[in-house]
Amino acid sequence: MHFILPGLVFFLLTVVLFEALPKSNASSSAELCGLSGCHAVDIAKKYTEQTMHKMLKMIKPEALEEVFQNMERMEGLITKVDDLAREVESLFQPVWPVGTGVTRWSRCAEGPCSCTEDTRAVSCWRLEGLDRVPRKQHLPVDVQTLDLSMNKLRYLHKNSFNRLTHLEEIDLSENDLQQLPPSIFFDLENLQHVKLRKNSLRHLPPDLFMDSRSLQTIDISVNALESLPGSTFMGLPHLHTLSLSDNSLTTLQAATFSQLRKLEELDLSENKIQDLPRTVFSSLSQLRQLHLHHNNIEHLAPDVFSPLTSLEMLRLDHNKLKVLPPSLLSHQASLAMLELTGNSLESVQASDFLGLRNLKELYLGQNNIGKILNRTFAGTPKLEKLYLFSNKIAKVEIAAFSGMNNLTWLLLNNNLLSDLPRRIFVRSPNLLRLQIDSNKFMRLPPGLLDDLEKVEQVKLSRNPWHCDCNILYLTNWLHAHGDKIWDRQPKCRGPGDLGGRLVYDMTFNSVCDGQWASMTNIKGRV
Ligand SMILES: *[C@@H]1O[C@H](CO)[C@@H](O)[C@H](O)[C@H]1NC(C)=O
Ligand SMILES: CC(=O)N[C@H]1CO[C@H](CO)[C@@H](O)[C@@H]1O
Repeated sequence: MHFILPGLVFFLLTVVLFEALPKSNASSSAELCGLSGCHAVDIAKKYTEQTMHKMLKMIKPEALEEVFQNMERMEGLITKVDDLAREVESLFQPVWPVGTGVTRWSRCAEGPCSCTEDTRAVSCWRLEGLDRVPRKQHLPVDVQTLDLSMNKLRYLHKNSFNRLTHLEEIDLSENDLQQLPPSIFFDLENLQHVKLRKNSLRHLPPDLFMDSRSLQTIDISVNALESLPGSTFMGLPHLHTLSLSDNSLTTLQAATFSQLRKLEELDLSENKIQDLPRTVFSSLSQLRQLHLHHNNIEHLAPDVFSPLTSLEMLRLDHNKLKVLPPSLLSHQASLAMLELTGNSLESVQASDFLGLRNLKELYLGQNNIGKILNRTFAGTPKLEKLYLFSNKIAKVEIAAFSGMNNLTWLLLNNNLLSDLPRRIFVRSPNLLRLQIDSNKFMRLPPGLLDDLEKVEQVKLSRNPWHCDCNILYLTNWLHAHGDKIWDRQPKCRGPGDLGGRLVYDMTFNSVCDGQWASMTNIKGRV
């Protein structure tokens, strides 16, 4: 491995050299250049590439494992050098002049950004080619709203905003920020809203919001965060909305949200989270919305949500849940919406939803549920919308929807149903919308739909309707309620020549004559 070692040594030297340099002092940039520090990064990168290249050419099969081990270490070092490169780069960024005189707002107006004194707002939104703080822009010291969104900013100097102590809102969304200097928001004690959506941030400095104790909303969605320091959100007593959606988080530390007692909305969706520490939500008794959808959660601790007694919306859809632990949601009496679409749930039972006495919408579509048992939803008497589409439901017991006086939407489409108990809808008299399309129904039990006195929309298509004498119940229902059919008219699958004809068009003569044929020779094409 003699050809790797020199590279590593050179690297370590570079890293050590950079870490030893004073990083917090702006005036050190000149010294850095004096030491040729600026170019060391470039040289180190080139050297690594060359070494890697050479290495790959010389690999002998028996040395492969060792090569891979060293490659991993090299990658770690490259990342570190990249980070240092960004830190050095940010030291060379301009800091805008801050105006304090009486003409500060008119001077502001001379620059490329737009300045509005009435609202104390400066907008540098979408300036052509803006890739660094504009040098000619004067900023009034009392600016409250600063919009830098939709530009090409890659680096910011650590003192970019330090004198702007009146700032309440800063919008840096849709830039290409790779890293934030740890002190970028220091002294901004009136800052209430930080928008960093859609940048390229891979990590956050632990003390980033240390001084910003007035913060109410933080949006760091659509970045590349892989982890969060446990302390980033400490000491933010007024924070009510935090979005970390669409990053690459795989885990969370138990303490990450532990001081956010006023938090009302937390968005962790579209990450790669696999596990939630048992106590990660322990302080969030004010939380009303929790977005955990589109992650990789497979298991949940039974009490992970217990502290969330104010929760109104819980999105767990598109994860990998196979079962819900017992009593998982027994403390969520305020929950109105529970989203579990697109998991791998194989069954649901009454104990899963016990205590959800204010639940109005329950989404269970795209799971592997095979059966709906009696009284499964007995704990959710206010349920209005129940989504059970795209499961493997082959059986629904007669008292499945018992006590669901308020049920108005029932979506059972795209399942394996061929039958339903005749009296099943007696217990849900307020149904307005029923979908049983894309199932295996050949016929309906006569009288089934008669209990739905208020129904307005019914979907029945894509079932293998068997147009023998028994289909006449459905035909007659269609004649009387044609206006309620809300997708294509159901069609006969068979028997024989009747395949493809509309159920609506069947007559006693056409189907009851054919009944003999259908029962003896010709099998329905099912
Ligand atoms: C479901 O409930 C009905 C009526 O309450 C009852 O007759 C039936 O036996 C129950 N089914 C099961 C499997 O317990
Ligand atoms: C919208 C709706 O149907 N609300 C009803 C829910 O059920 C209660 C009784 O359980 C009725 O009083 C509501 O009118």
